Amino acid sequence: MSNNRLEKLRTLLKENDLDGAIISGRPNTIYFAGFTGTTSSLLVGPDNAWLIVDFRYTIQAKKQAFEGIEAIQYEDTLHGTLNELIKDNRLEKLGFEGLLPFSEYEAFRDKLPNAKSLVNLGNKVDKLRIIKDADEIERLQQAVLLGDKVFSELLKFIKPGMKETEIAAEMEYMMKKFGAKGPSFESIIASGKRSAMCHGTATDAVIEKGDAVVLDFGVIYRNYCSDMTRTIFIGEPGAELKKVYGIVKKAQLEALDALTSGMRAVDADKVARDIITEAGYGKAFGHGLGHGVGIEIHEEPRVSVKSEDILEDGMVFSVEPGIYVEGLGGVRIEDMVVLADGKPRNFTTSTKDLIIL
Ligand SMILES: [Mn+2]
Repeated sequence: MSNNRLEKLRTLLKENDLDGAIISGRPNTIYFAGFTGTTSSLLVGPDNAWLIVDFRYTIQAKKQAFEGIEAIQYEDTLHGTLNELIKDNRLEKLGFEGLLPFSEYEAFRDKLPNAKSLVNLGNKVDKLRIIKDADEIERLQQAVLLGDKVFSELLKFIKPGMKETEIAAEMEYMMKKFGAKGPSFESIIASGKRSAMCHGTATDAVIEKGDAVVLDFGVIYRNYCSDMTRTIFIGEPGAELKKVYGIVKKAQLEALDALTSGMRAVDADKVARDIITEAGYGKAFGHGLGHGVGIEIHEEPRVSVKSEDILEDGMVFSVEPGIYVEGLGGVRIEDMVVLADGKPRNFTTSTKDLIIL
């Protein structure tokens, strides 16, 4: 498995006429090397690969590094060791990932004189992670099920009069208790009028009767993220909120139903968008239908009006239409699916029936 991942990278390097690559971003380091530490450089050549770390990470790197990767503790400086390896293995033309801090690029340029040329591979390295293998799909499924469990337990906990932050604290405590490393992003708990903010992270706002509460959260489990959203109501919702809930639910179910491998992501987005637009809320759905989820909470593919991606077997992404009305509130429903044998398999099991606490 690990070797397959490095082979995919080596094929990309060949296509770009490169001798090797330097991987320093954390998501790609986890993917290609299995290493979860925060600082490292992974140098990949045609036949060898080296994971260079400092003293703090030597034991961990040796333990975690995938087959075919040699873990090395650098002596003086990371770039010094990297520069030596580049020379000894004649890796003159090297690619690097696009999403690097500029300071890191400058360090490559200034401290690696043995690299004759450094080529920005943009998002081409990230794109190698777009099709998930069986091991990744299993981890993602387990992550989502853990999130479902948190949600069902949380429903027993939430009461009017609680602060959003109290709910977030209980939620994140449960995540860890059930075996997650922690949340995959800052939990969104947006109640009442705040629910009209798509990314309303928990505040000290108090949950009151009649409120919609958008709960958008995820866990990290064995390096993989989950992402789900449910919107619940504290007491009977008003007529418009109830209507909005029905529209979002219909848009979400029909978008799921329409998914097939080989379709354009933009067309999947359109299925949900048309339903919401016909109901008169087109402008209130101001984000894309979904996004890929994997080692990162937001990754390829993008499922939006601007996307150029084609949805294929093995892609894992969210389906999350929403309607947000300033002064009233918002509703979003989000599941995570994988495409397999041409069809979507929904990882998420939580109900989408109207929940009134
Ligand atoms: Mn999401």
